[in-house]
Amino acid sequence: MKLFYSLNSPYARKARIIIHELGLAKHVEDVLVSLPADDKFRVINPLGKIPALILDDGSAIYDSPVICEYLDELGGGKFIPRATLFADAKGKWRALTLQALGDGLADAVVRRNQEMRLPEDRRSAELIARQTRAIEGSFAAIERAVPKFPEEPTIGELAILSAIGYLDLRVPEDGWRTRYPQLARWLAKISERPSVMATKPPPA
Ligand SMILES: N[C@@H](CCC(=O)N[C@@H](CS)C(=O)NCC(=O)O)C(=O)O
Repeated sequence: MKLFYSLNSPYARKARIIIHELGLAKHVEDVLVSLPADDKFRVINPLGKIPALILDDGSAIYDSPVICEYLDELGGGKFIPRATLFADAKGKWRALTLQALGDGLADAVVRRNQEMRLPEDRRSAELIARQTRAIEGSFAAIERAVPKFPEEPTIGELAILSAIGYLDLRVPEDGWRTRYPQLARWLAKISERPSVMATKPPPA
């Protein structure tokens, strides 16, 4: 199969960590895509977004939660736990909801950055404020959740570390580590995992 990705994409990073952790690299050919995507890539994913995965029979899978579920199942099912009651803080629904929070945080960082790159007179202050509120709200919720993070990460924790790695790349001056110290300690520890080190985005 082929994984279409970029080195910076927080969404692709989840899939790349799973490939690394589950020993799937020998089955996956990496294909770097530069954005905006060309017409050839849009045949694979009409949305023009990475990551996308093409299976050996030619079927295309996107977007990242679907790709991650496919790869996890293929590799023995380590990152998406079995369904249990949400409140027990271990199971599938907690992991998937945390993944939605991490991916949503990445969405808000991407959207705010796009807006910040516009000339000042074309920027929407309202849009920037809305994305900033989503980013700060996500960080506060993640900080509260950290004490219950399992020792071995699920897809939820992979999404969180990927989103924050992307924020660190794009907004290194953010200073979130002083506002969210438990999260900072957790991220430093999980960043020592070989799969997390191997997928770190290169400096901007
Ligand atoms: N929900 C999608 C988001 C993917 C996404 O937005 N990827 C970005 C790169 S980080 C992209 O391809 N952007 C190109 C575009 O929007 O045209 C997923 O989880 O896969």
